[in-house]
Amino acid sequence: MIKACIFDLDGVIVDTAKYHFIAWRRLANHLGSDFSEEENEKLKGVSRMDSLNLILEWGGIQKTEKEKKELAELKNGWYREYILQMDPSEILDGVLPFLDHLARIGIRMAVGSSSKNAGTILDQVGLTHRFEAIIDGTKITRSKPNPQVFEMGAEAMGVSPSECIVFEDAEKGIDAAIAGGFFAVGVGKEENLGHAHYVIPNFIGVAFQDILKAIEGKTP
Ligand code: B16
Ligand code: MG
Repeated sequence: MIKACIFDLDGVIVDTAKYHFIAWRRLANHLGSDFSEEENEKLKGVSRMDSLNLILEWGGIQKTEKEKKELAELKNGWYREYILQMDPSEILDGVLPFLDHLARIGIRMAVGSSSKNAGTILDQVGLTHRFEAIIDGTKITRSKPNPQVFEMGAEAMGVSPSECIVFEDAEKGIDAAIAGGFFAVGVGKEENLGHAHYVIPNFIGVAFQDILKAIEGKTP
């Protein structure tokens, strides 16, 4: 029996993934390097420091811990310039009707994001009040694919993982949900989200009943 849904933020509720990509590329270029859109997939759902370490590794660049901290802050400053311009028009299509429907039928809702900027983004797009719990990068000690972020969300709502569906756009997020014993619904391209119990391209016209039907009989 599904009692709750936990939503990833970047790439599920809003497309901040594009701002992360622009800001990280700007940092890579600043360091005389670059990375592809394919490599960018590997940054989705990953913490800020882990993302930076991957970008430095791809560019064969060595930095001290102090320099890494400064570079992460530089990227975050650029990223925040974008997110501080966001407004409710940036909520991805189909998300609001889906949240409205869940609220009407009494499904509990939380956000489970690796981002330390999740609070700012939710405020900018006016969605903070919609979620019973917001577990983000400021609250967790282990990044996806560790299930901690979703476990804390379920705990805050007083439900068990097997009673929850996690919506995720990143492979690492799907792996985190499965590792924690949740149902995992991928949002995006099937090829990136193969481990999920079910995949939807986006929320446009998606009926919650269809998702329940698709996961019926599957083990979380
Ligand atoms: P920040 P999510 C993740 O958010 C992003 O997908 C990932 O690209 C980013 O590096 C991470 O948040 C940390 O973000 O630098 O804002 O703390 O997809 O888990 O909502
Ligand atoms: Mg995401």
